[in-house]
Amino acid sequence: MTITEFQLNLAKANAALSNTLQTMEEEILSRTYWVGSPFEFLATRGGADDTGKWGEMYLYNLISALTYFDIQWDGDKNTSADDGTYDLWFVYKGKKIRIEVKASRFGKKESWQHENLIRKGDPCDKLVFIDFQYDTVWITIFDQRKDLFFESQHPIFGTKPTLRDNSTSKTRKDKYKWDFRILQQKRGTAAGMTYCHNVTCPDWTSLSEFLIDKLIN
Ligand SMILES: [Ca+2]
Repeated sequence: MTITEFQLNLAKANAALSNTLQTMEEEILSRTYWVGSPFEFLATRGGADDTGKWGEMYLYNLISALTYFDIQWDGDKNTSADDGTYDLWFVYKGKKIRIEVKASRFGKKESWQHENLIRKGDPCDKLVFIDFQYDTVWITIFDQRKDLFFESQHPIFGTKPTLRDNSTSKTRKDKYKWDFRILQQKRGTAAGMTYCHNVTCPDWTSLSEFLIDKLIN
């Protein structure tokens, strides 16, 4: 090994070592981020399934308390509905409104990684993102037919869902991934599609108005 090679190796070792420190710093910071949050337990101890179930329960309770809709939630039982893919439903003016909930926690890369979206067929009427942060829940309500765009960037959110092509399975051919960052939450809020719910200082009246308006229009 020449002196130059040796120096190069040292430089590589140095870079690798400072990378490990940076990785650890990110990991520790993401763990300490939740200390004292109302969501601390869910965020630090819960898995993706827990978050999903919590999101359904959370929206169910909000709709029960803040609207006049007779909201239904089948919990774990509704796994084989033959009229779509949804978690909650109610009847409005004789029509069944099916709601699919996607809950996610603020995490890696300062984003909310949503579960797969389904494009084909008629899976649901309303798609709701329940995205929680330290003491905030961002609630975004889409009309599946009017507000979702798969071919072009969304006029409000500025990004588009991407087809998951890492699977050969037939059932996964129609699954799209659409993650949000703070920018999307802010754009959605400005356009009235997202509601920023402050958990420690809630405004129940405006949340109630938002839910009623977005779930029936
Ligand atoms: Ca769901």
